[in-house]
Amino acid sequence: MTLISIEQRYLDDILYKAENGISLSSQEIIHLLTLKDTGSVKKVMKSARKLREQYFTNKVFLYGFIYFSTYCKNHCTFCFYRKTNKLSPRYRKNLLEVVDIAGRLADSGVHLVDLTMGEDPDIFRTDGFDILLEMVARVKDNTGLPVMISPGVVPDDILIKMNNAGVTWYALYQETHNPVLFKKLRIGQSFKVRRDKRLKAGKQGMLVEDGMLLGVGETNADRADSILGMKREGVHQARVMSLVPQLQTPMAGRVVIPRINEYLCIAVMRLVMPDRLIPASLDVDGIKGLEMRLEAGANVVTSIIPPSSSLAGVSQSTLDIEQGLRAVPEVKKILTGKGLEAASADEYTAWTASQKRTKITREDDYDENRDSGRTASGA
Ligand code: SAM
Ligand code: MD0
Ligand code: SF4
Repeated sequence: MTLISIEQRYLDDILYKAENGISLSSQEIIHLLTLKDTGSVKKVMKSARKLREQYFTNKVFLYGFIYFSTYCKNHCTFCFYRKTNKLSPRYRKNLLEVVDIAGRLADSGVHLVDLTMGEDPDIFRTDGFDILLEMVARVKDNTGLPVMISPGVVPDDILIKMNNAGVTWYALYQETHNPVLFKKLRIGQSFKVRRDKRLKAGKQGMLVEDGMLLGVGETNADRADSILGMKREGVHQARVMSLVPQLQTPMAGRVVIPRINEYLCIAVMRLVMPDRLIPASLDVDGIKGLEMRLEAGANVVTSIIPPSSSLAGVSQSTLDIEQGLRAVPEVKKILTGKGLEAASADEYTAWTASQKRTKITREDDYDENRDSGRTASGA
């Protein structure tokens, strides 16, 4: 047998396992993530689409994004909004502005409103979170849509209040599941505290999203660990985003890795977690990046931002926003071209309700020590 056919056979075996609900090993995942030739990559994406179709038919969910405060006390090396960056636009939208923008997003047809903030010192004080709690209540009332919050690591009592206020989703991305690399990315922050916060949110009954960054010094083994870590944790939504190097940050000069890495990660995440939500974010390459991410098996479009709202994105602070390209009609055009369609709001709510009924956060299965002693790669 030739070398090529042995390789092809190995790939086919892995894809067969994934398509038939058999768990993939770390070694098999690394093999998939290492693929380079177009034919093999296309095969992986085709399997990913097949699984998406099996679990979600041709329906895609749409998330509106409101980055309502860009102030932050932290120093994440990849982020444009790290405290000391003088270039980043700083603003804090008030309650009425947020409610108004959320209403416009809802009218445009999104299924969820994601309220995101930096770890704003004005909010991270004793009574500051009251504003966020009120915002959640008003946005829910006015739009009738579920709400996701992406507030960073909040105190435990606030997490409980958020859950009681009817927050559906808590988004908190680990970025990497390698604690040594984490320290280089989220300077001065605790790997364990961040992970435990997400686990607590899940335990309380909120749906949770985790995510990983690409092109920040991780190896393929780290990527595989992240994917398996997210699966083990039982997150409801799992994301991958390529680093967009930001001016005046420690990662400004970082070489951008080819996007095929992100597409492969999306596809492999779909193979490993076929029934989870996997976003295609408009915040990396704007609307032109949507097609390939859908092709790779994503089933949620995130970072939809209305024009004339003076709102920013996170990794692409301005791309496609004022031109109205990060908007539902543009997204729908692309979906149609791919034989996909936007779900109805009821279909989305039914999915979240079904997830809330099945408690799958597996804190007890999670071995707290398994990550210790890992080393960061220098890639
Ligand atoms: N401050 C909150 C936090 O950090 O959890 C919420 C802000 S937002 C959700 C931050 C996320 O955007 C990060 O967790 C990271 O995954 C992503 N992000 C930030 N800067 C990025 C960049 N330059 N390129 C790609 N992704 C980025
Ligand atoms: C996105 N810019 O969806 C947003 C953000 C936070 N929950 C999401 C990273 O890409
Ligand atoms: Fe702040 Fe979040 Fe940016 Fe880190 S990623 S600097 S916590 S806004």
